[in-house]
Amino acid sequence: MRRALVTGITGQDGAYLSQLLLEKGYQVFGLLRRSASAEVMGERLRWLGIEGQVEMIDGDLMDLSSIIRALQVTRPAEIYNLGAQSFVRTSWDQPLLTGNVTGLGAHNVLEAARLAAPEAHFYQASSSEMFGKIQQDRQSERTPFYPRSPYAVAKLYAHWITVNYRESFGMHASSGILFNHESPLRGIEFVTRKVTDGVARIKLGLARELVMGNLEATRDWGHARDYVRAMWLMLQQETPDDYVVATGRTVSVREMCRVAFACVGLDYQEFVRTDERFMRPAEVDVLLGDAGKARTRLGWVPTISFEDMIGEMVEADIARHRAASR
Ligand code: NDP
Ligand code: GDR
Repeated sequence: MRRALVTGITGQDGAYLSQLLLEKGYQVFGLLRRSASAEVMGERLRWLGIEGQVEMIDGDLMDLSSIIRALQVTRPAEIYNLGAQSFVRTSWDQPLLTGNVTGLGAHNVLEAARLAAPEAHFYQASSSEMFGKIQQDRQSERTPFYPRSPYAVAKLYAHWITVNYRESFGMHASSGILFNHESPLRGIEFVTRKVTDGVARIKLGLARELVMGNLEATRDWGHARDYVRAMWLMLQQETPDDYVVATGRTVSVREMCRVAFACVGLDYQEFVRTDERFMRPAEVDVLLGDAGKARTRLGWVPTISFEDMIGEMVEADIARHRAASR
């Protein structure tokens, strides 16, 4: 049985990736950091009906020894480093923690792999946030980086140390530069989920308005289920490499609000207002990816449309609130 170790197992991508790997017959291990709130740890895996099928190993990205131990115990053929402080806004409030977890944490996993599992194929969760300030109409693997947040700076460190370990030690280390991807399992603080949850609350009479930040930013939004497939494909290649993963369509936050409210027959303009409190010290205004290389080399194409994804998220949030009120 092929074995995989996934960091960030309790997050959105950790859940969908685990599901994919289990479907493919892998034995899946997750690196789990201790929490006093035990009941929330497996929430997303439970949602997908796979919580009992993933084996958890205690560890933290900031503790090199725990990662070495996890690798010694699990002896994985594939390592997916998805763990991070991943919320961009928080990275201004906790910049050093973000640097430690999101940047040095990735380095810890690579170093642990070099010492304890040098033959394993390694995936680093890089991000379109690394492109930051717009420099080209469409961002590809050849676009220069210009990070605009402590999070993006940390991701850039993680990205380059992945490239460096590949080139220095010949490790099979690949980096997926993934654009925003969402799902009903997206954290509630991210903008799509905040909006679909807000729509559900307003529709059910639990809230009257939705207070937002910058409505003019645009993002290239795909579905997490499609994007974890790209991660897996990267690790099946003979040679490691870096790949942009995106849909090639960009949509503003404003338009996303319009689509989400329209799902329940409402006009967003009657409910959405903006507040400085949700604006960022430095913004990434536009992201639009060119995933030509992933299409040609990996045979990867997205299958779920933006509208279908938002519809699925609104429906799931309505169902959640209905279940909670029963
Ligand atoms: P989430 O925020 O949903 O999940 C983050 C995961 O990291 C959680 O499992 C969290 O565990 C874990 N984690 C945080 N700190 C530590 C730590 N110190 N030690 C071990 N684990 C830790 O992120 P997503 O699933 O959305 O994203 C997965 C990865 O992909 C992240 O690295 C993110 O930065 C990156 N990415 C995401 C994109 C997206 O659009 N979703 C796009 C591009 C990149 P806990 O539950 O304990 O907090
Ligand atoms: P992002 O995602 O920063 O792109 O990072 P997020 O959903 O937080 O923001 C997207 C855009 O929406 C604007 N926005 C708001 N954002 C939030 N969260 N809340 C609001 O009320 C709001 N109003 C407007 C933001 O300013 C921004 O322009 C995500 C994360 O998953 C990262 O980990 C990942 O690397 C990148 O996507 C690619």
